[in-house]
Amino acid sequence: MPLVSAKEILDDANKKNYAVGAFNINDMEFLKAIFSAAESEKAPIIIAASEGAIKYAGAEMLYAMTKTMADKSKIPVALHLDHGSNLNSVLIAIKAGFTSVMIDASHYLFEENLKITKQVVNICKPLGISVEAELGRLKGIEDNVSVADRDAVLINPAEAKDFVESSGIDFLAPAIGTSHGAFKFKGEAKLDFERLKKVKELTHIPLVLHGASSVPERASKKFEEFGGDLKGAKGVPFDVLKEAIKYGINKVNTDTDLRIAFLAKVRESFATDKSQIDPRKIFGPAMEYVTDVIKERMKILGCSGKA
Ligand code: PGH
Ligand code: CA
Ligand code: ZN
Repeated sequence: MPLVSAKEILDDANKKNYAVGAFNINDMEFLKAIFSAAESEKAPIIIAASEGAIKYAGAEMLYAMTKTMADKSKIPVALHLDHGSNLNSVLIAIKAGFTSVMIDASHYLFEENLKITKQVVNICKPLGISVEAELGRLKGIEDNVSVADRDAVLINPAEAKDFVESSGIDFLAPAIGTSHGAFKFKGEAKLDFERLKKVKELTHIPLVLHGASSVPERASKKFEEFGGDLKGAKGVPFDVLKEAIKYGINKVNTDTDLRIAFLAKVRESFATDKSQIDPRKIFGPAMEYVTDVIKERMKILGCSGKA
């Protein structure tokens, strides 16, 4: 079916208290892996493309591939700009046909973030394109940080209420202690659930967990078994993820897990099939492995069977 807006997908998740995966793509292989998991789990999906992905593959290419896959499918699919840093990136995505955008002006002060976000909402709302914004900074919280340090980095629930009401955004990414990449926590995984609960109570809109990858053991083990070194990488454990969903997370952004899974399998193929010169024989199994990792994740998120 035609692409839908992420709002359509996330409003249902919010109402029924589950989360949908937003999976990052840069190429056809990841896209096909995501679709294959979604079809087999009957799960709605949000395909996320960052400015880096657009630089790598082109917005038109990413749109055309995603639309082609969605048209052949009965699964609800949104194409979302991940971490758009300015109005120009948003316009590039809209022009290409994206159905949802994130404007990430969270590095600015509150008023400036709100001003830029409002401009994006004003452009997107009439077009039926959904808008995500971010408050706070995505930075891990160490055990020994002071309350003042926490307040400086993590979302302020009262500000969140004001921001959501004044901007008219469709969903919000609150900083509650996760960070992007494979090294999220030095010790035990820690998220600020009290803050998350307050933000949900005060806003009621779908909330987004960035930096949500779990670095699942099966993929990280394989990665290291075949010569890789993840240097003690640590993600958000599945049980912590489930708790976050219980308290109001409805969109779970996942990039790192897919990267590790794909390259773990590529490493295995390189190590075990040394004379292979057909890239399809390397990428094919890697895609299937990414699909397995995504299917496992969809079950954790609770979106399996929701399409
Ligand atoms: C993410 C992905 N994309 O916007 O937030 O985070 O690095 O944890 O996959 P990960
Ligand atoms: Ca940010
Ligand atoms: Zn992110």
